[in-house]
Amino acid sequence: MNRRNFLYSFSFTAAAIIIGGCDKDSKNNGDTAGKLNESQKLPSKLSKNETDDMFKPFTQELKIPKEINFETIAKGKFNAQKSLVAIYKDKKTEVLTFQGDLPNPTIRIKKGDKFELDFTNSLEKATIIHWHGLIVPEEMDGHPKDAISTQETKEYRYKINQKAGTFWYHTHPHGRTGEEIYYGLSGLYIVEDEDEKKLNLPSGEFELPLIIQDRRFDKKANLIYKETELDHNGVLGDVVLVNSTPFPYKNVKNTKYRLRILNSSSARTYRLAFEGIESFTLIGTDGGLLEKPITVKDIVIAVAERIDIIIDLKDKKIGDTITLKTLGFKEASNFATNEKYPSLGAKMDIIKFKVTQLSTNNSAQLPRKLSSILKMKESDASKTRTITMEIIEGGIWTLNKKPYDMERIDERVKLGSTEIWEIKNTAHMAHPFHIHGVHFQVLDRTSKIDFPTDKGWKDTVLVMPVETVRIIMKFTMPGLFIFHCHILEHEDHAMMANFLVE
Ligand SMILES: [Cu+2]
Repeated sequence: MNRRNFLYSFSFTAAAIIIGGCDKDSKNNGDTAGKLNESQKLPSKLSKNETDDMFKPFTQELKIPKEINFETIAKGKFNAQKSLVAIYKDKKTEVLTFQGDLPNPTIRIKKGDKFELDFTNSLEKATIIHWHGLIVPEEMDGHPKDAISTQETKEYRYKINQKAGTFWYHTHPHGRTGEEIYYGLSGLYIVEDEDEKKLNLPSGEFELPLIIQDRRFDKKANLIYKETELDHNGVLGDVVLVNSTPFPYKNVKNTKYRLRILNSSSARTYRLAFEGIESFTLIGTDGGLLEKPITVKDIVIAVAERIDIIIDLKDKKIGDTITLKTLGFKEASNFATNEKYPSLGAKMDIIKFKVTQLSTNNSAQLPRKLSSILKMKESDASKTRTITMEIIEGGIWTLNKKPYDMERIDERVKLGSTEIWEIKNTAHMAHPFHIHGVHFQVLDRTSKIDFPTDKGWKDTVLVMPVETVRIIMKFTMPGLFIFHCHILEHEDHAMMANFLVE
């Protein structure tokens, strides 16, 4: 059987798994796709130059999110709202924002400080913010059950009680997370601490957040979300936004840069590498700094994962260009996706760094030791649980064959206990597995693919097709939390479960 033709089709009313024999012209691309193709022809009235300019990559400068820095302000304010934003120069795109513009602000806060933010929901439907990777009390975590209605305000108040790291925030309403993040409701969340400060890592203009999201636009610069049934396998786009800027460029100096990279795409896993530099250095993962820097040539980053890397441009001269690209990661899936857009295996250039200035001080070395990570041992665990990732009859993505039920408690965990979770993927598609309220370490995995990120603290781990990954963690926060697949279209369609720590 041709692997590409292993096709999975899903709809709310009727769902079916169709194996083999479906080619490009198959009916499974459906009437919907046909209609949208038609409507996409309409904007061809625009002059050729206009559309060329709009889609000409690497002509827009990277936007840098403004910051809400809790060193200078006491309380933040977010208001989820519809906004018109210039993603493409001279064109307005209807999006969702927290403060009227994209990218949304980066939150920066120190360990030990108090986070205070009032969140108002000005959307038509209920929603809630989740602080991804932050270990906070249940009522602050943004469980979908706590979604607030339109025009309501929720006061988030909690203390930062974890080490430095790159986290993020996004809304998490039941069944609508994919759409809300797609249209804009996410941002970066940086925790700092004294230990990290002593390392003198590149900072200020030399610390760049790169929030990567693939998106679809029509020629009027409107965002397009789901188009065909195949999009229920995961929405992939042909335009890669970095900090809400399509295929941007960034002028740089010939020195070291710290790049905090977040993949907040809907479904795309990237295998990131650079053209212009052979290797780069991984210094941190989801949960903060590694023990020691790791030199890599490329690195896989699944949805919701973060990598903290250093690139060294000291051998570059003015006029040189360094391109961050994805080499594609076709290993992630045998499932068909919407053929109008680049598949998971597609190679794409993402952002170009142009050396425009020389640095007077570019010889600083990276510290050999970054932090201490106490390695958790299997013998620390009092229990092993198995979580399976499967498609059940009706073509529904689930965990343990049970479609998500907000009222059902799926797992009960003893507060303070350490457990091993064995995540078994039975499907031929990789799923990023995320748990709220805890950080974990990866014990082992059955596939041979090397994930350098497995060496650090994690809150999200990619489980490859028909792979089992074992993770170990200590549950220190009591309450009801969730774990789920972070392919947004999968979590919205039932690949999620509740666990109670008591
Ligand atoms: Cu999934």
